[in-house]
Amino acid sequence: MNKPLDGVQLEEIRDDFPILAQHLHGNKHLVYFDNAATSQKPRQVIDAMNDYYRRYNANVHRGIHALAERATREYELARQRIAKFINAPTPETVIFTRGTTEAINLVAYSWARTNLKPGDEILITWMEHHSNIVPWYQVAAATGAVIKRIDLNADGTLAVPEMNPRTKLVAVTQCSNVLGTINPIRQLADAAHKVGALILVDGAQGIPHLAVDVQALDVDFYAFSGHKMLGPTGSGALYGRRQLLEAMPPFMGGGEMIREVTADGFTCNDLPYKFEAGTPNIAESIGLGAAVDYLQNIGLEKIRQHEKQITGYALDRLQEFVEIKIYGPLDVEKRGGLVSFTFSDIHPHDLATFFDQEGIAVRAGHHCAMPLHKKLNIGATTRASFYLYNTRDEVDVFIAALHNAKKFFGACPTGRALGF
Ligand code: 7TS
Repeated sequence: MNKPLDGVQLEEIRDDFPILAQHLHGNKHLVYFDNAATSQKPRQVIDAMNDYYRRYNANVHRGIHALAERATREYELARQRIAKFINAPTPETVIFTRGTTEAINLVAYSWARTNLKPGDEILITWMEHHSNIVPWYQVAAATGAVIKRIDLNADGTLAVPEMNPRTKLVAVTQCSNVLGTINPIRQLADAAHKVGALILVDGAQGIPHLAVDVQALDVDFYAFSGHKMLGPTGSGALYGRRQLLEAMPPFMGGGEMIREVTADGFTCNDLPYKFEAGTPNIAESIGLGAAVDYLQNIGLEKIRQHEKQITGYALDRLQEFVEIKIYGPLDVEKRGGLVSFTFSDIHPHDLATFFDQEGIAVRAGHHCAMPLHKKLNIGATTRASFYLYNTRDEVDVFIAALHNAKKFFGACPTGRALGF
């Protein structure tokens, strides 16, 4: 069960992703190494969404006609699949959102603004994405709460601290989108709960690659995006502990989230609808349900083993270049399937443009983690991020491109050749 994908399986998987078969810039075979930004979608997900629009497009929880009933059924089935996937105790504890950003903002508005007071501490880390920083800055400005950060060890892992009774919320990513570090969520949850704090996990880079069990992790909130786990953009969810969600006021007002509206007020609907105001992203949520099915059919353990192989191989090959500095832990047990690096003084944007001309998609920049880059004293990195359909051969293509880049930029040491 814990074996990586074999060659036949990998070929079958790649066949499910029509986008991967294409050539770019004339004859360059696409190598898609930008999975941390968004993953590609298998035909099963595309078909599920098409099917909804072609056969049973209707609003959910409203009509009593056949199409509306089918749309509602499929939408709720997707919720059930997701709940099972993360081992949420019940489907009502899974709230559909447009993604991680909206899920974190939901907690920031509905829980943090009503529960925090001046001097309370929100503990984050140096490796957070802006979507797990800015909402807390906004909460701090509105409530007087204070932001504190957990330190990084030299290898880019977290130094799990003793927490103090002022800590009310620990908001931490499961896996860094820059360092690749996989954080010890259960340990952090235990440390938070010991002082009576809650823990919110940003699962954007975790759930696509790691088997997630919100009960075993003992987390209070878990936020994630569908589009990084083979699902559509505009899909995602927030898991929350039932008692917390029940006590929280709604995030947005409108249709669906109410039980009754009178001339002077309203009462709230039950979970999860209290937090799903307005017509939701129906096709997207159904697509996410299909993505979950797809991942489950292959098995997260298998996907993780495959990614460990690809990432380990990429780390080994990257270390052939003395000019390259890799960020984050080198041990694949502590790292997810991505590698960020700098290549002497070549600007990451120049390098990414060079890669693009070779048909290789990577991301360059601060990856929406500016405080981390500042702490590391760098402006930007180049990031290659892998997923279940990537191959060792693609890593070889990537490394060959790096050799070519070295020759090309060697002639132009400022790294400005491509106009950045
Ligand atoms: N948290 C982490 C750790 C992320 O990597 C991202 C997106 C988000 C939150 C936000 O997710 P969204 O779906 O709500 O936008 N990260 C990236 C990235 O690394 N490159 O593009 C998007």
